[in-house]
Amino acid sequence: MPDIPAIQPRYTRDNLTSLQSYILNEEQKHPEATGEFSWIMSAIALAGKTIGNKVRRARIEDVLGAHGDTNVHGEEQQKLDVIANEIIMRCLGDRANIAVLASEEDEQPKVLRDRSEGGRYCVLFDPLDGSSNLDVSVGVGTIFSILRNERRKPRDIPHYLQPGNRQVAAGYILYGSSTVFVVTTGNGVSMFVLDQSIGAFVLVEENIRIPKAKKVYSINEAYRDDFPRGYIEYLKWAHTAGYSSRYIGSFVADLHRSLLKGGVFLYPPTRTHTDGKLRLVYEANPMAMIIEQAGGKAVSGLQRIQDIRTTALHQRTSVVIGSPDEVDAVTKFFDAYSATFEDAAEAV
Ligand code: P6P
Repeated sequence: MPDIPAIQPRYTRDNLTSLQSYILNEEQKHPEATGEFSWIMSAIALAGKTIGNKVRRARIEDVLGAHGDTNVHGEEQQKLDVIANEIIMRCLGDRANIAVLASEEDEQPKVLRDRSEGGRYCVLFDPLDGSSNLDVSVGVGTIFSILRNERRKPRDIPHYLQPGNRQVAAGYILYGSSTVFVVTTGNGVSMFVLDQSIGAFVLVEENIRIPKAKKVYSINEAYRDDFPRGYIEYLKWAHTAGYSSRYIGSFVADLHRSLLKGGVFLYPPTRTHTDGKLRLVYEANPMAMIIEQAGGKAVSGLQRIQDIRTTALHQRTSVVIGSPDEVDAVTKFFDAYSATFEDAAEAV
């Protein structure tokens, strides 16, 4: 019988680096940083631990299922959507350097303080993306995007509506078989896993690089006949080019698999969501920053997601995001076929 390797936590082999110490190390690379950033990240980490605990205990604490209300998008809110939103607000609300908290669950952002009162950052988030999967224990996640609280031009546009290329940090927390915290501050992508035995997110991988190519596409093919022609032609080609399909229906879980294993995630425009379903500022932009920082690509079909002009907190976009060669394989079809509904005739 071969010896079974002794199971040892990573930190008996590698240094034990917590999320907090990692962020502080990163900040020391930026002389202008003042430690405020790690203050925000520690609040997000605390929220992640708390939400993760609620998600794991949801059936025991009987907080699964619908909340009985709809959110700003007219979608049925799950009880845990509301709970997760409350947790994040309470963890971030006391950080004195936060100017604005903007959530998928709230129609309007919470303006806490302006620059003159120390409000230096805007934090935008989807507290629990994919929550409709909770009842069947599928991975769900929190997505966050951090912007500086900077005046924009034209001056009447709120500070929290900046294009994704202005993000100073972005990340997600995946509540799956483990609780995984993936983050970038603009110098590569790092991954932490919550070690329940010590209650800390510990570093497990730095500078993650997405595989350049992988013949896996992730899309809800049930809507195929509703997609603009370019996507339909891509799928026809992929069906003959040896691709396999993986679709969880939870953006954070599908993107996490694409980041680690490669592939391309697509949510095209459809007849019901002619601009795409996913929200730009607190879903597509943060994920686009993560994937690009890992060497991938993130486009709306027509342009780089992080260059899209933001005009509304809950505006939507289509997404083609993942391995660079796989995103290119999709957009190649947009040379000859449409990536959007060109006229009302195509959409209902
Ligand atoms: P569909 C979850 O509701 C979500 O916002 C994303 O997490 C996910 O990628 C997408 O919607 C799934 O949408 O239309 O395939 O159910």
